[in-house]
Amino acid sequence: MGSGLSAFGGAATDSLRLAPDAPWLWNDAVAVLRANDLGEWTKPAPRLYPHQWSLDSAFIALGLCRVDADRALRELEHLFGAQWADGRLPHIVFNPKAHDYFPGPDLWACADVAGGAAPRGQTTSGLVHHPMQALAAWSVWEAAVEPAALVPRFRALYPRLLAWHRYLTAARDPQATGLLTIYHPWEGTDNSPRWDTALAHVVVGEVPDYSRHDLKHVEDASERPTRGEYDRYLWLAGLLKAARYDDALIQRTHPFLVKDVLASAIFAAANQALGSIAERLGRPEEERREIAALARRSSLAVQGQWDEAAQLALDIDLLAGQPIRVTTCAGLSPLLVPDLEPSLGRRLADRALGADFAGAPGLAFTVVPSTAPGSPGYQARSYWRGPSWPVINWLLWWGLRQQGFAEHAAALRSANLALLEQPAARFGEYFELGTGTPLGSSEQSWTAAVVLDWLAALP
Ligand code: 2M8
Repeated sequence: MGSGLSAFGGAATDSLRLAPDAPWLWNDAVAVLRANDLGEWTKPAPRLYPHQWSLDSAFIALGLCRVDADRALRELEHLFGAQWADGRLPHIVFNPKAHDYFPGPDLWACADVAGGAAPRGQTTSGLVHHPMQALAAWSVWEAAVEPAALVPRFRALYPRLLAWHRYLTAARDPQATGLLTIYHPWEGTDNSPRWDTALAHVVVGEVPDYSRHDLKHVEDASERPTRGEYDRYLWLAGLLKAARYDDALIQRTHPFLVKDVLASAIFAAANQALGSIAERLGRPEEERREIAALARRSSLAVQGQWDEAAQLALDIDLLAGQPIRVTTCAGLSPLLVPDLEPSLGRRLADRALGADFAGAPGLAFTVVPSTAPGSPGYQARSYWRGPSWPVINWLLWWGLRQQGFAEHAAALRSANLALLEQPAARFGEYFELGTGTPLGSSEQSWTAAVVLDWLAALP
């Protein structure tokens, strides 16, 4: 256990309303976060993920603030300590003491190839993750028992959040569409069928021999991406390094460029949250208007991806110039955006609980699968190809609440808590739909974090 959790007790603070029937689940979730805590930041999992991941830390801050707002804010501060000079926030900040993860910092070599843009004091990956950090920061502000004490730290964090959003706007959406472009499956939902057709067009060259560490920590290899998928991931990573992480060059030459609806929906929500922080900090009107315009643009763009035939919002394969026709949880992401058109909201809410998703036949718990059972690319135990992910379910639950679908939200929350209350669940990374069996790592930090948030928010 790290030293950073001295104020991080098992009991809830007085600002909380706990689900009365599950104090042990609360305590166990706190214990997972305490065990994975390294003082300034939290490992996503005890062995499988020994570094700091950007999206994981956003979820961790969002759950941790229910127990200790000061420590939750430190999670984000440490992450932003590795921000690049151009505003990008890396998807991994490497732990110099951990060597049991592949690929490590050498594969990315950011400081060597990206010139002055990459940080000097820390090693990072050359990718980004979904931009949920402002949403997490705003949650910390709202949950803090004494937010005034944290204001100086929010003043210091705010320009970093704004620079991150400006990087995404300028570099990941140079077409000003409101939809963010991703360069690699690791920037999103790793081996989801969302990427299959775009990846199939990538001609993979020679990949230097490598050995994976993940398969040492997960008993059944079918729960993790395949060797063929890893070859593609490494080939794409090599191309990004060869392009010196230069966004303009990447967007002219890279063979995998996808407009990601989930990333863009999260960006819309994060801009709304950043706007709330800007208002509390009394930032200039012009800046607040800039942020509000980003929220609006991404919100409209994500809703514009709604496809009547699929009854989902679809990603776009930029190189093929085609929407990506798969049935995955990402298609429900308009639920996250501010100012969602009400009739679209109703359809999405029913779709999330309907026959392709939480209402699919044969589910042990009525939670939203990552990929619709039986749809192309679906696999029961493989990572993002079918199993349910508590963090995705949390996002959809949050979206349903934002859009005013309280009953749908309550049903999703109850089903997820029932799944996670199983003695064998042990805060699994993801879960097999038919049995509720935990897959991947156990004691996964972001699973524990969303449990805390769910328990703190009564239905
Ligand atoms: C998983 O991704 C990493 C690569 O970034 C991996 O498979 O080794 C994904 O689930 C990703 O979304 C998550 O942030 C990360 C750490 O939990 O693990």
